Amino acid sequence: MIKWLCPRGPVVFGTCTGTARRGGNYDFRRTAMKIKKGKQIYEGKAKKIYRTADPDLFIQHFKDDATAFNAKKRGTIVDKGVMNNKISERLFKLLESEGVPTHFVERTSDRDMVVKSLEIVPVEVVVRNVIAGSMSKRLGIEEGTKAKKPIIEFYYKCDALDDPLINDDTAIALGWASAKDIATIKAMTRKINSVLTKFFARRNLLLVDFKLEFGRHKGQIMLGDEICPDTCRLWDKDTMEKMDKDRFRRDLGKVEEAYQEVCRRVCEG
Ligand code: AIR
Repeated sequence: MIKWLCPRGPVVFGTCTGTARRGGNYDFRRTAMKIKKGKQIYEGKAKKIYRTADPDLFIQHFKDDATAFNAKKRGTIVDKGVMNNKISERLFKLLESEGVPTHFVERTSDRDMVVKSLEIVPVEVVVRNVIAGSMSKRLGIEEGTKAKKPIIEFYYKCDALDDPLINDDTAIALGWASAKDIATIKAMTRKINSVLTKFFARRNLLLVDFKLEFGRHKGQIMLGDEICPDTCRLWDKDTMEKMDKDRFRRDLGKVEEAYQEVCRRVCEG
């Protein structure tokens, strides 16, 4: 029964008590070096989440494992975890500086970052500036067609059902998020798209589309998960060459090279 495969309601990754400052970065200077991995509470396709001694903080660990088409295709991208950790750090810091609350606290090693404990909203939010991937397929629109305005889509985060497309009403009606949460998530998503589109453009990258995940920390909605070439489509603005996980999904070759180049442009540029 689907109910068993996809228990309704949020996936709880942790409890929400403690001393994080609202809207700002956690004051990690007091704690950063002391933070140790506790019990692993989640293993996803590309990351693991560990508890720490502080119920407010988790450690997010980035793996090299790559999957596509809901794990029907599997592989490894050498040092992907290291690059995605660095890229996500850079982008979370950028978003925080632009007033977007995120779960990011501090990158503590090549593959680990400390994040605030989130109760994940089981909805994947996809933004599309240019039509590609599943929308291109679903609607028969040529990849590369520019959307007249950014499109925000919602998918139910449920591997057993292949993350089906839903809408905001579905998420509210089934109790996955309140109407207020959805309004907050949409406003944050628009802001994130505008900040990231400009940031990537300055690095000669076209932000085609991307996926976001949100969660609650002490009742506040904030951006979670990661932002990297696994979760974004990025095309070189001059050559329109794909610089993201589509190289792996579609067997285009030079996968590591593309991640390295994005990492260089994002972290050094
Ligand atoms: N995405 C969606 N689910 C997982 C991920 N990573 C991202 C893709 C792409 C965007 O969401 O990486 O950037 C849209 O994906 P699709 O498959 O719906 O076209």
